[in-house]
Amino acid sequence: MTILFTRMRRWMTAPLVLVLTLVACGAPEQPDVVTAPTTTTSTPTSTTAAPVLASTTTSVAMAEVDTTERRPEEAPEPTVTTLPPTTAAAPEVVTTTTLPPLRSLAYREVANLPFPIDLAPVPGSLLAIASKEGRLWLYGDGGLADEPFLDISDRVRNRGEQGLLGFAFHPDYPDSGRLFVHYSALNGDTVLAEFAVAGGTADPEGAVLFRLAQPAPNHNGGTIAFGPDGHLYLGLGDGGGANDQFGHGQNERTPLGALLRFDVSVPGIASPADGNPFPAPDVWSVGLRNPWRFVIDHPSGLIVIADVGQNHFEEVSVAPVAAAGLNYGWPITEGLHCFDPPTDCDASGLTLPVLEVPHTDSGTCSITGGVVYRGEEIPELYGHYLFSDYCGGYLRSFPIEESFDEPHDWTEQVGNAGQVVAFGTDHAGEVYVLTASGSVLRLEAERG
Ligand SMILES: [Ca+2]
Repeated sequence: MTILFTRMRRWMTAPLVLVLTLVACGAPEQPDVVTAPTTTTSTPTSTTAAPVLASTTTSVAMAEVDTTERRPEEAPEPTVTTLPPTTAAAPEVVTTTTLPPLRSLAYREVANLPFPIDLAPVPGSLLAIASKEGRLWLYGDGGLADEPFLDISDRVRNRGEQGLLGFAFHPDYPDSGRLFVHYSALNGDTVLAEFAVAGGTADPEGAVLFRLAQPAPNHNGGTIAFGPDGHLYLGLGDGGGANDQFGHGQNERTPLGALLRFDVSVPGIASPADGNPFPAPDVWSVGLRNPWRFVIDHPSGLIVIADVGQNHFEEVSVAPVAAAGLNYGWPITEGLHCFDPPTDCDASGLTLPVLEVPHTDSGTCSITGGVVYRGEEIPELYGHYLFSDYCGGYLRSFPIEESFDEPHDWTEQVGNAGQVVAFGTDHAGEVYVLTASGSVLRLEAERG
């Protein structure tokens, strides 16, 4: 636990140094350690096309990453944690709140509904929680509303990885009432649609902005989110099946296996954003297998993509969201390992993950990407990316703007949440974990 505090003290000034240690598997009992060239950037405030964070210019041997000998560094217990002022006190008075020591993190179930899959604050005071079956619910002090805020279950195919998969409010939502939803149509097509909100409910009529045939029912991505550039990002998987059987991962002419970037400044239209670098006009980054969940962290300008792996490795990549044309590697790589070809793959120019999680670790099967903690109740987590796994059910975190050895595992404190499918944040940046069994769990701190 103490490692978190040490990192927090330096997170603001630490350069982004990500070192990928790749261990050749030719002699796994006494592996040669290959350290990829380190790319150092200034703190990511620039909006220029930033360099690839985690790249290697060398061929990656079929690698085996040794996680057995890594231990968090020791650091002294913090004595004082100071929160910024949180209330509008008399302006001359500077108020700081000293929190008692963190005793434990804990989950508190605040709602339960069928397959909650996305959660975000409604500008104002309420939360919106999406159910995979195709409904969006408002949540407030009195719990869930009696009637859905939006119901499009009549046009959503809710089966396996298909369903209502994500939503986002336009940055100008309080004025525009524009709501965006990503879902699977009844025939399995990927649909990005826009709905107009007025008088406390969304008009279910909607406008389809983008529609794409899916060659298989799986790997449809999920998250949609606005970037600091005001554009709308959508991650799509490789079309499904297995082993990138359709060859989309490295194909720059298809929106599949890619991060898409739309200009939605005109209501009812999603057009390719200016500066998109690939032949497929909507595409911003390629090389993704199934980016079920990504998050754009506006304070840092970083995008954190949790890409679901094939048979052996889950992965998390961190990059400046403003960096055009990144290639996240699939199917050349799965995590930090060669996939196709299985050995001696050419990983030059690829943005490799900052973290891979092998399926041999704690029941891992399919990573559930989370959020970056920017709240005030748990400053010990500030700047940390939280994530879980659909089978592993754990809660782990790492600081996204620093190098780190291993994620911190909070599962002993919070308990295993089961089939975690998504994370969300509220107005204050506090974190919620959503599970397939219906739980909406608020992450809280127990102190003193
Ligand atoms: Ca990758």
